[in-house]
Amino acid sequence: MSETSSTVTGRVLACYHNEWEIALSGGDIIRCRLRGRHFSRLADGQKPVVPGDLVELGLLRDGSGVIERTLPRETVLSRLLPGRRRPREQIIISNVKQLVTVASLGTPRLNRRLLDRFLVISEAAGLRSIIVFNKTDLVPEKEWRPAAAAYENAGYEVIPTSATDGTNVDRLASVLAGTFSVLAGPSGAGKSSLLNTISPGLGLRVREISRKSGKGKHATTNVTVFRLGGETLVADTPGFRELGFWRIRPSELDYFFPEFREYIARCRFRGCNHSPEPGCAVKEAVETGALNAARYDSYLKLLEELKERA
Ligand SMILES: Nc1nc2c(ncn2[C@@H]2O[C@H](COP(=O)(O)OP(=O)(O)OP(=O)(O)O)[C@@H](O)[C@H]2O)c(=O)[nH]1
Ligand SMILES: [Mg+2]
Ligand SMILES: [Zn+2]
Repeated sequence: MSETSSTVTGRVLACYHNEWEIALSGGDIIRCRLRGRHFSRLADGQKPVVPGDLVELGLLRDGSGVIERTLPRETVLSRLLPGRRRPREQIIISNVKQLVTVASLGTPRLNRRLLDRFLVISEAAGLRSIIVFNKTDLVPEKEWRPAAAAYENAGYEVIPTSATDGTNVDRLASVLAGTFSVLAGPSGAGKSSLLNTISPGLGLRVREISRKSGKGKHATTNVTVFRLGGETLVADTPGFRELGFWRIRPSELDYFFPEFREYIARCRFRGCNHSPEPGCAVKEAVETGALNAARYDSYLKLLEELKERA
């Protein structure tokens, strides 16, 4: 390996097998490897350098680079690495400020439980969450308006879009402007299509929905960060089929349903898990309609799952 000539900082755009694509501060994009054995021994699916990371790297004469160090991460969006017997963390992306969960209203159908999972991991990571209801061209508004209202009442911004006819794509673009966001959601929801509509130059691969299953076949296979100009960074992700929670305690799950917060303190018992217990203010708010029953149902299901694992 030729000697490095200088050390610079860069942003990790994507990770491939033992290779990282990095944007230098000047704008050039280069391929890098990791320095030393220390890094490469973090096996078992763990990536020591993930998309979104800021790294210090040495430039080689052949135009590639060697990553020397990962700078401290401001935020980390993680899930449970699927298919392992021992629980492990998979960092999806680091340093983002916003999670835009893209849900499809048409095919695939709106999966509120999965949406609630995304919202919880976003809250746990301390990110701002925005919800996109995509494919409004396929479903009349009266069918999705109640669901949108439930999330708006929970304090989330819901943007109904269509990548096909361009509805509200400019509104989504303005939410992305000037910050670092990640688009996530089920395969086939239209994440890449929306990014292509916002920025046609990206030319991201999108795929047809399989007619047989009605499910999306994965078109995007890698988490990839793009610069949309200026300070606007956005990451496209593959549709995650599984989204297990990493390091979320059952006792803190209620806090990650932000609309519950004002009621939590009013429950009769401290540490009430709202499952339901006597004098539970959360449950009462669900009964009066002040809190959305489907959200509460999600909370109970996710709480069960966390307790089983604990
Ligand atoms: N009718 C309609 N179809 C859409 C819309 N947005 C995307 N699609 C279609 O939905 C399919 C999936 O779109 P993608 O952009 O590949 O979805 P994705 O979320 O990126 O999927 P993965 O990369 O697999 O996670 C494609 O056939 C798109 O043409 C929309 O607003 N309306
Ligand atoms: Mg995609
Ligand atoms: Zn309670």
